[in-house]
Amino acid sequence: MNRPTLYTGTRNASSWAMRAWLALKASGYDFEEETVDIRRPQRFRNLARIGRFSPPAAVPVLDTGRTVIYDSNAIMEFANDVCDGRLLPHDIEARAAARALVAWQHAGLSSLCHRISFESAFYPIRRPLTATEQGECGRLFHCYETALHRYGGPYLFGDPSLADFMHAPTVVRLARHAADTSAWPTTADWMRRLLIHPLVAEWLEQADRLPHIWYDDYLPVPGDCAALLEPQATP
Ligand SMILES: N[C@@H](CCC(=O)N[C@@H](CS)C(=O)NCC(=O)O)C(=O)O
Repeated sequence: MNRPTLYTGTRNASSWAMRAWLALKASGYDFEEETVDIRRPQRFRNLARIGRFSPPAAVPVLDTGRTVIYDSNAIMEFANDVCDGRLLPHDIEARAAARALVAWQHAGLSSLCHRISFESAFYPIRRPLTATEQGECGRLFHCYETALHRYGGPYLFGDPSLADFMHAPTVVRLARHAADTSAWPTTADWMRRLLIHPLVAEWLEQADRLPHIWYDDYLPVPGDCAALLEPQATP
Protein backbone atom coordinates (compact mmCIF):
# COMPACT_ATOMS: atom_id res chain seq x y z
CA MET A 1 0.00 0.00 0.00
CA ASN A 2 1.29 3.46 -0.90
CA ARG A 3 1.85 6.03 1.84
CA PRO A 4 -1.12 8.31 2.38
CA THR A 5 -0.91 11.33 0.06
CA LEU A 6 -2.48 14.74 0.50
CA TYR A 7 -2.90 16.57 -2.80
CA THR A 8 -2.75 20.26 -1.96
CA GLY A 9 -2.74 23.35 -4.13
CA THR A 10 -0.35 26.23 -4.78
CA ARG A 11 0.47 27.71 -1.37
CA ASN A 12 -0.68 31.25 -2.19
CA ALA A 13 -3.87 30.11 -3.92
CA SER A 14 -5.36 27.19 -2.07
CA SER A 15 -7.04 28.20 1.16
CA TRP A 16 -9.00 24.94 1.24
CA ALA A 17 -5.84 22.89 1.05
CA MET A 18 -4.21 25.01 3.75
CA ARG A 19 -6.95 24.10 6.23
CA ALA A 20 -6.73 20.38 5.56
CA TRP A 21 -2.93 20.45 5.66
CA LEU A 22 -2.92 22.29 9.00
CA ALA A 23 -5.32 19.82 10.61
CA LEU A 24 -3.50 16.75 9.30
CA LYS A 25 -0.12 18.09 10.42
CA ALA A 26 -1.51 19.03 13.84
CA SER A 27 -2.94 15.51 14.23
CA GLY A 28 0.48 13.90 13.73
CA TYR A 29 -0.85 11.82 10.78
CA ASP A 30 1.97 10.55 8.58
CA PHE A 31 1.43 11.58 4.94
CA GLU A 32 3.21 12.64 1.81
CA GLU A 33 2.22 15.80 0.06
CA GLU A 34 1.83 16.45 -3.62
CA THR A 35 1.33 20.09 -4.51
CA VAL A 36 -0.90 20.57 -7.52
CA ASP A 37 -0.23 23.74 -9.50
CA ILE A 38 -3.68 25.35 -9.64
CA ARG A 39 -2.57 28.51 -11.43
CA ARG A 40 -4.08 29.17 -14.83
CA PRO A 41 -3.75 27.80 -17.50
CA GLN A 42 -2.15 24.60 -16.15
CA ARG A 43 -4.88 24.48 -13.45
CA PHE A 44 -7.32 22.78 -15.83
CA ARG A 45 -4.96 20.02 -16.93
CA ASN A 46 -3.73 19.40 -13.37
CA LEU A 47 -7.20 19.29 -11.82
CA ALA A 48 -8.39 17.00 -14.63
CA ARG A 49 -5.69 14.56 -13.46
CA ILE A 50 -7.09 14.78 -9.91
CA GLY A 51 -10.52 14.08 -11.42
CA ARG A 52 -9.34 10.62 -12.49
CA PHE A 53 -9.53 9.46 -8.87
CA SER A 54 -11.51 12.22 -7.11
CA PRO A 55 -14.99 13.09 -8.45
CA PRO A 56 -14.97 16.86 -7.63
CA ALA A 57 -11.59 17.30 -9.43
CA ALA A 58 -10.53 19.82 -6.80
CA VAL A 59 -7.92 20.05 -4.05
CA PRO A 60 -7.42 19.12 -1.29
CA VAL A 61 -7.79 15.37 -1.62
CA LEU A 62 -6.41 12.85 0.83
CA ASP A 63 -5.75 9.38 -0.55
CA THR A 64 -5.15 7.20 2.50
CA GLY A 65 -4.29 4.22 0.29
CA ARG A 66 -7.68 2.72 1.05
CA THR A 67 -9.98 5.73 0.82
CA VAL A 68 -10.11 8.92 -1.23
CA ILE A 69 -11.34 11.79 0.97
CA TYR A 70 -12.12 14.71 -1.33
CA ASP A 71 -13.39 17.48 0.90
CA SER A 72 -11.39 19.70 3.25
CA ASN A 73 -13.90 19.44 6.08
CA ALA A 74 -14.02 15.63 5.81
CA ILE A 75 -10.21 15.55 5.84
CA MET A 76 -10.18 17.77 8.94
CA GLU A 77 -12.69 15.53 10.72
CA PHE A 78 -10.54 12.55 9.74
CA ALA A 79 -7.50 14.33 11.24
CA ASN A 80 -9.44 14.82 14.46
CA ASP A 81 -10.38 11.12 14.48
CA VAL A 82 -6.83 9.88 13.95
CA CYS A 83 -5.67 11.80 17.03
CA ASP A 84 -8.55 10.56 19.20
CA GLY A 85 -10.56 13.75 19.06
CA ARG A 86 -7.79 16.06 20.26
CA LEU A 87 -8.66 18.70 17.62
CA LEU A 88 -12.17 19.38 18.90
CA PRO A 89 -13.30 20.29 22.41
CA HIS A 90 -14.21 17.42 24.72
CA ASP A 91 -17.46 18.96 25.97
CA ILE A 92 -20.26 18.11 23.53
CA GLU A 93 -21.77 21.61 23.55
CA ALA A 94 -18.41 23.27 22.97
CA ARG A 95 -17.75 20.70 20.25
CA ALA A 96 -21.01 21.62 18.55
CA ALA A 97 -20.15 25.32 18.81
CA ALA A 98 -16.74 24.65 17.25
CA ARG A 99 -18.37 22.65 14.44
CA ALA A 100 -20.82 25.50 13.79
CA LEU A 101 -17.92 27.92 13.33
CA VAL A 102 -16.24 25.39 11.05
CA ALA A 103 -19.45 24.94 9.05
CA TRP A 104 -19.96 28.69 8.66
CA GLN A 105 -16.56 28.99 7.07
CA HIS A 106 -17.03 25.88 4.96
CA ALA A 107 -20.29 27.27 3.60
CA GLY A 108 -18.58 30.41 2.32
CA LEU A 109 -18.63 32.79 5.29
CA SER A 110 -21.26 35.19 3.98
CA SER A 111 -19.26 35.59 0.75
CA LEU A 112 -16.56 37.62 2.55
CA CYS A 113 -13.91 35.22 1.27
CA HIS A 114 -15.13 35.40 -2.33
CA ARG A 115 -14.55 39.14 -2.34
CA ILE A 116 -11.15 39.07 -0.66
CA SER A 117 -9.27 36.37 -2.53
CA PHE A 118 -6.67 34.31 -0.73
CA GLU A 119 -4.22 35.19 -3.50
CA SER A 120 -4.53 38.90 -2.70
CA ALA A 121 -3.32 38.36 0.87
CA PHE A 122 0.15 37.82 -0.61
CA TYR A 123 0.25 40.93 -2.81
CA PRO A 124 2.94 43.49 -1.92
CA ILE A 125 0.27 46.14 -1.31
CA ARG A 126 -3.35 45.53 -0.41
CA ARG A 127 -6.48 47.58 -1.00
CA PRO A 128 -8.41 48.86 2.02
CA LEU A 129 -11.50 46.90 3.03
CA THR A 130 -14.82 48.43 2.05
CA ALA A 131 -17.30 49.52 4.75
CA THR A 132 -19.46 46.46 3.90
CA GLU A 133 -16.50 44.13 4.25
CA GLN A 134 -15.47 45.74 7.53
CA GLY A 135 -19.06 45.36 8.77
CA GLU A 136 -19.02 41.64 7.93
CA CYS A 137 -15.65 41.32 9.67
CA GLY A 138 -17.28 42.82 12.77
CA ARG A 139 -19.90 40.07 12.83
CA LEU A 140 -17.16 37.47 12.60
CA PHE A 141 -14.89 39.16 15.14
CA HIS A 142 -17.77 39.30 17.58
CA CYS A 143 -18.10 35.50 17.24
CA TYR A 144 -14.38 34.96 17.76
CA GLU A 145 -14.36 37.30 20.76
CA THR A 146 -17.30 35.48 22.36
CA ALA A 147 -15.64 32.07 21.97
CA LEU A 148 -12.29 33.33 23.25
CA HIS A 149 -13.92 34.77 26.40
CA ARG A 150 -16.25 31.85 26.96
CA TYR A 151 -13.63 29.09 26.58
CA GLY A 152 -10.75 31.07 28.07
CA GLY A 153 -8.33 31.01 25.09
CA PRO A 154 -5.61 31.07 24.07
CA TYR A 155 -7.28 29.57 20.96
CA LEU A 156 -10.99 29.74 20.09
CA PHE A 157 -11.94 26.71 22.16
CA GLY A 158 -8.90 26.51 24.44
CA ASP A 159 -6.31 24.31 22.72
CA PRO A 160 -5.80 24.69 18.95
CA SER A 161 -8.78 23.06 17.24
CA LEU A 162 -10.33 22.52 13.82
CA ALA A 163 -12.10 25.86 14.31
CA ASP A 164 -8.78 27.74 14.46
CA PHE A 165 -7.39 25.85 11.47
CA MET A 166 -10.59 26.24 9.43
CA HIS A 167 -10.49 30.00 9.97
CA ALA A 168 -6.73 30.42 9.54
CA PRO A 169 -6.91 31.40 5.84
CA THR A 170 -9.58 34.00 6.66
CA VAL A 171 -7.41 35.38 9.42
CA VAL A 172 -4.56 35.64 6.91
CA ARG A 173 -6.82 37.51 4.45
CA LEU A 174 -8.21 39.90 7.04
CA ALA A 175 -5.00 40.56 8.96
CA ARG A 176 -3.16 41.29 5.74
CA HIS A 177 -5.93 43.62 4.62
CA ALA A 178 -5.58 45.50 7.92
CA ALA A 179 -9.12 44.73 9.12
CA ASP A 180 -9.95 46.97 12.06
CA THR A 181 -9.93 44.79 15.19
CA SER A 182 -9.76 47.66 17.70
CA ALA A 183 -13.17 46.80 19.22
CA TRP A 184 -12.17 43.13 19.66
CA PRO A 185 -8.78 43.11 21.45
CA THR A 186 -8.90 39.43 22.43
CA THR A 187 -9.57 38.55 18.80
CA ALA A 188 -6.63 40.71 17.73
CA ASP A 189 -4.36 38.77 20.13
CA TRP A 190 -5.71 35.43 18.90
CA MET A 191 -5.18 36.45 15.25
CA ARG A 192 -1.56 37.37 16.00
CA ARG A 193 -1.09 34.08 17.89
CA LEU A 194 -2.60 32.03 15.06
CA LEU A 195 -0.43 33.70 12.43
CA ILE A 196 2.74 32.68 14.30
CA HIS A 197 1.51 29.17 15.09
CA PRO A 198 4.41 27.06 13.71
CA LEU A 199 2.27 25.25 11.12
CA VAL A 200 0.52 28.41 9.91
CA ALA A 201 3.87 30.21 9.78
CA GLU A 202 5.40 27.34 7.77
CA TRP A 203 2.62 27.52 5.15
CA LEU A 204 2.82 31.33 4.94
CA GLU A 205 6.58 31.39 4.67
CA GLN A 206 6.33 29.16 1.58
CA ALA A 207 3.38 31.12 0.16
CA ASP A 208 5.23 34.41 0.53
CA ARG A 209 8.10 33.14 -1.61
CA LEU A 210 5.89 32.36 -4.64
CA PRO A 211 5.22 34.66 -7.61
CA HIS A 212 2.02 36.69 -7.10
CA ILE A 213 -1.17 35.47 -8.75
CA TRP A 214 -2.81 38.64 -10.05
CA TYR A 215 -6.48 39.32 -10.50
CA ASP A 216 -7.21 42.34 -12.63
CA ASP A 217 -10.38 43.21 -10.74
CA TYR A 218 -8.63 43.42 -7.36
CA LEU A 219 -8.18 47.17 -7.29
CA PRO A 220 -11.16 49.52 -7.70
CA VAL A 221 -9.40 50.99 -10.75
CA PRO A 222 -9.99 48.77 -13.77
CA GLY A 223 -6.94 47.59 -15.65
CA ASP A 224 -3.90 45.50 -15.17
CA CYS A 225 -3.47 44.91 -11.45
CA ALA A 226 0.12 43.74 -11.79
CA ALA A 227 1.06 46.86 -13.70
CA LEU A 228 -0.65 49.09 -11.14
CA LEU A 229 1.01 47.53 -8.16
CA GLU A 230 4.42 46.87 -9.62
CA PRO A 231 5.15 49.46 -12.30
CA GLN A 232 7.62 48.09 -14.81
CA ALA A 233 10.91 49.98 -15.07
CA THR A 234 10.95 52.00 -18.29
CA PRO A 235 13.70 50.76 -20.61
N1 LIG B 1 -15.54 22.00 -0.90
C1 LIG B 1 -14.20 21.72 -1.36
C2 LIG B 1 -13.68 22.95 -2.10
C3 LIG B 1 -12.29 22.73 -2.65
C4 LIG B 1 -11.92 23.77 -3.70
O1 LIG B 1 -12.76 24.56 -4.19
N2 LIG B 1 -10.66 23.77 -4.07
C5 LIG B 1 -10.18 24.65 -5.12
C6 LIG B 1 -8.76 25.04 -4.88
S1 LIG B 1 -8.50 25.88 -3.35
C7 LIG B 1 -10.20 23.85 -6.40
O2 LIG B 1 -9.52 22.86 -6.52
N3 LIG B 1 -11.05 24.28 -7.32
C8 LIG B 1 -11.15 23.64 -8.57
C9 LIG B 1 -12.55 23.57 -9.06
O3 LIG B 1 -13.45 23.66 -8.23
O4 LIG B 1 -12.68 23.41 -10.26
C10 LIG B 1 -13.33 21.41 -0.15
O5 LIG B 1 -13.68 21.86 0.93
O6 LIG B 1 -12.34 20.68 -0.25
